Amino acid sequence: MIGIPIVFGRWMPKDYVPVVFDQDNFHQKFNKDQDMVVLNDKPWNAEAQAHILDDKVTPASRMFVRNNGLVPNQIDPTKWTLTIDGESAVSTKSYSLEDLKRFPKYTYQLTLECGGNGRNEFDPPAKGNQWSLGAVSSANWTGVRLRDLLEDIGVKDDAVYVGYYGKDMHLSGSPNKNPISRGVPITKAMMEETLIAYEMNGEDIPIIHGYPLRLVAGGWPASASGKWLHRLSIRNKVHDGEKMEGQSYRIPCDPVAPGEKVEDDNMCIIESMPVKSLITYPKSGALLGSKKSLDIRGHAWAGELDVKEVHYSIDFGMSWQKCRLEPPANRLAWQHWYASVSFPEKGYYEVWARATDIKGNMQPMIVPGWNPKGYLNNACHRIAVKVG
Ligand SMILES: Nc1nc2c(c(=O)[nH]1)N[C@H]1C(S)=C(S)[C@@H](COP(=O)(O)O)O[C@H]1N2
Ligand SMILES: [Mo]
Repeated sequence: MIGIPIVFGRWMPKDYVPVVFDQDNFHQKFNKDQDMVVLNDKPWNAEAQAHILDDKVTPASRMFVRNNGLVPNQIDPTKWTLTIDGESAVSTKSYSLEDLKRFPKYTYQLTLECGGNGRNEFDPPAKGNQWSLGAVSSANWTGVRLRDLLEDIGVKDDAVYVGYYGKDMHLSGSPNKNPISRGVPITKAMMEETLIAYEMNGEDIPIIHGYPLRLVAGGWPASASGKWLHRLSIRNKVHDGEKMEGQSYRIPCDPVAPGEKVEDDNMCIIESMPVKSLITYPKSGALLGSKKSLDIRGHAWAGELDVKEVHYSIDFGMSWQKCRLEPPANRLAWQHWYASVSFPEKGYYEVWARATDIKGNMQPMIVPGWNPKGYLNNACHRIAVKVG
């Protein structure tokens, strides 16, 4: 069944399932790159490493997975519907996937970063998945503009928010509870690039990323982009679904000291993500041999803003050199940067990268503002390089 002999098969325990057939093997089950790191298996959470995010457009195999509940099974796309309702909806309608595909079709490259990316560096530590730096992706998403659907339904003047509902199941198994139900303010919902997507990188959306339908709101914490979408609600107040309230996906409205307790009333919803960058080549720990020059590259992004410049340093931040920076494929897509580095002599070096957005906001060298849930760590990425 494996296609080649199992060499020591005679020692294999009876009824043993060879690992290649292990149905719980994340990488095989979801076609993920072997270098994806699993942080949790119930629910599935897995991140990329910097060096596998080198592609300008992130392939599905290298896209991080953040689930709050259980992946829905038995999805029948012919029966799938999207219902739009809510206090501020002029009418209520249900659309089949075929109906949605009759609306004008748009494709944008959209950067999605989990609000908790970088959480593992906060001290005192924050509970939750200990993301390092791989909870970010920038794929091509294709679908209908949310705006076109909202115009089809009719939006009342008092509309404030659009909340999403997905078909994933709560960890408790209760059909009456949603693992997560967030959304975006009406202004973000009306933005050109905010999509109800039915394709990713030119194919059906992979199951684990929201097949067959997903809200995609680039530049915002990826928690705003609801997977397995089957209902949207046009609300006359800030949506009050699961993980919208309390401390989830919120940061203190004003900075606090590390470890400080913050009242729910003083926590504000995260909107556009802060400026950040990655060095995707080389992989940290690169050995250069006798060569004293090296081409480095990576990506930079800044939520809803463009990145103005990226610099690198090889002397622990004493001096900075400008990198070449490409424009984004479209608004809300990350930007590719590259540089040619010369090292003066043999030895151990660190390459640090630092992006600045068009408003002049710059990545910090050290972990920024501590917050109770460990969100928005946009500190500079650093890699080790050995010359000679
Ligand atoms: N229905 C549903 N949508 C969801 C989630 C979820 O658990 N269920 N997780 C959210 C969070 S917190 C993140 S960071 C992104 C992750 O998207 P990805 O797994 O496709 O990378 O999906 C968001 N949308
Ligand atoms: Mo997230």
